[in-house]
Amino acid sequence: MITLLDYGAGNVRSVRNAIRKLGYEVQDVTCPEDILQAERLIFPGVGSYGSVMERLQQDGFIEPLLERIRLDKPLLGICVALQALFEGSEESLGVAGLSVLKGQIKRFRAENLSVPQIGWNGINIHKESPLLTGYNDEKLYFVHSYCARLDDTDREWLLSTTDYGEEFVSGVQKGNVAAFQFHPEKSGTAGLRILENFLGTGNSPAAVVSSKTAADNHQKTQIAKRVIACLDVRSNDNGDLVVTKGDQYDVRNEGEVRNLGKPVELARRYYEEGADEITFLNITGFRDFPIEDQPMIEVLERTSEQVFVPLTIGGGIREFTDSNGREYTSLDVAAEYFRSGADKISIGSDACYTAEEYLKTGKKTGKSSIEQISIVYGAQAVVISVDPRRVYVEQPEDTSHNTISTSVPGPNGERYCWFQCTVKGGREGRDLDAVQLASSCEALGAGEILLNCIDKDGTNSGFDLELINHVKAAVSIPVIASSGAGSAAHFVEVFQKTDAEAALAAGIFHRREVPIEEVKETLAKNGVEIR
Ligand code: 1PR
Repeated sequence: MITLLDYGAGNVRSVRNAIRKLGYEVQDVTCPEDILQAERLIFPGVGSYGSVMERLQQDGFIEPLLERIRLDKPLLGICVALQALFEGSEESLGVAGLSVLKGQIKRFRAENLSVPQIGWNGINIHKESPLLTGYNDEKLYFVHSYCARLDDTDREWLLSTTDYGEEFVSGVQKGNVAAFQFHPEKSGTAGLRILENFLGTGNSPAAVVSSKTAADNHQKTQIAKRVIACLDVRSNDNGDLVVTKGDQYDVRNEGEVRNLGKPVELARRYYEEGADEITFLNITGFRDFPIEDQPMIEVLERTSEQVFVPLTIGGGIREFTDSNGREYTSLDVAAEYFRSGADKISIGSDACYTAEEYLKTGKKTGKSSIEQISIVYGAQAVVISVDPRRVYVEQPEDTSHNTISTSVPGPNGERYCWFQCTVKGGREGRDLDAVQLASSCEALGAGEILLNCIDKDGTNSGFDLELINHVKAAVSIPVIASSGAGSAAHFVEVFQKTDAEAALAAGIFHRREVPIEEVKETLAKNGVEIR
């Protein structure tokens, strides 16, 4: 029996699912005494530093946690929980941490690297630990903007470090108390093994320990470029939820919605084939109401029981009033998605309306879906899905929008274009360009951009490199290149010719034209860092 400290801040479901997958039962902490009495306690870190500490304080959990640590009873902290062991954080100034370790958590100083760090990175091990039994140098999944500095960290506690612009502390351990900055529950089989070491037999002094320690052979770890499989999901005309795929957003073939498979089965297949992340887009979410859309919630729940890499879900995140007059905020919708197993949510149409308002007034209201969700769940949990299409002009002066000089001339030989944002699945163009949208959303607290391209979607002709470079240059958060992948070589091209952190594809994976494994092998052969 494993005890989970769920303080209601986010996706604790993934940790719960991972523990169950490993054959253990989970019980929740319901009162402060449970913290002391638990045989093994997992403390997942979800949300901002301030909100974690505030919840611990409110629930009276701080003293029992400190007592548990003093008594050296088994405890595993994840992500912000590692940070909470320190004295405080730049993320939430003035909020006291648990102060088990001295030092402050600081924001990444990563020059030329996007913050948050989102993705798969390695660890350098500084001491032997039964928790790392069987760990074989695999990459693990990180998602954070703040980190513990090596210089500040008590060497007695130092277990592992990772490099991202600087060397930071990715694991601490003393006796039976340990914490990791990465998410073992989202790090595929390598992460599950580490979790199992904590849960079960691995955590005994007699265990065989990974022999590779960094002290003798420090090599900088490198974040991998991510390969993401995307599932566009909607109901077909019989009411069944199917994975579909359009050509330039038209998902019908001879009037019928194309059916490329069942969402949960496909997601599981992609996980097993090595996808670094899975994205579901509920493509009719703009007109349906996702909280009432139980099949989609069920898809998410069932997928998160079987897939141990990050899951993003988008579609329909906005305010809504149901037929009984009950009002829901976008935070309510997002919360339902997080509870059902999402690690990140993606906002499409509503992000356009928010950006338009922000550009008009120059003011942050704190009320937009982006701001609300980002404050509660952290910037890294908020992805903006951009659905742009090219609008050609003779010369930049012909529009007030951000233009590029393009090597793909327009229908009348135009050499310039801008990228018009659309809403409602590409059905409606707005007076907003992709750079305006991406940079406004970053300012409002979004953590990542999913950059689709209607012109390229479903064409198999390669990513729109010009669009990607154009948007990437305007933001400092990670960008996922999407739309147009037709071969493994297209992934090599997008990573060699742009600074996108991840590349997403749908059609080639659904139709089994190019296996994910082949994409990864081709990337590796071409010197692109992969998981
Ligand atoms: O506006 O917040 O409700 O979100 C709706 C979401 O649904 C948006 O993220 C929007 O991108 C998506 N969406 C809406 N309609 C469609 C459609 O196809 N008719 N799909 C749609 C967007 C684009 C990609 C696709 C890549 C890769 N799909 O996700 O998977 O283009 O495709 P490829 O590799 O086959 O070229 P809201």
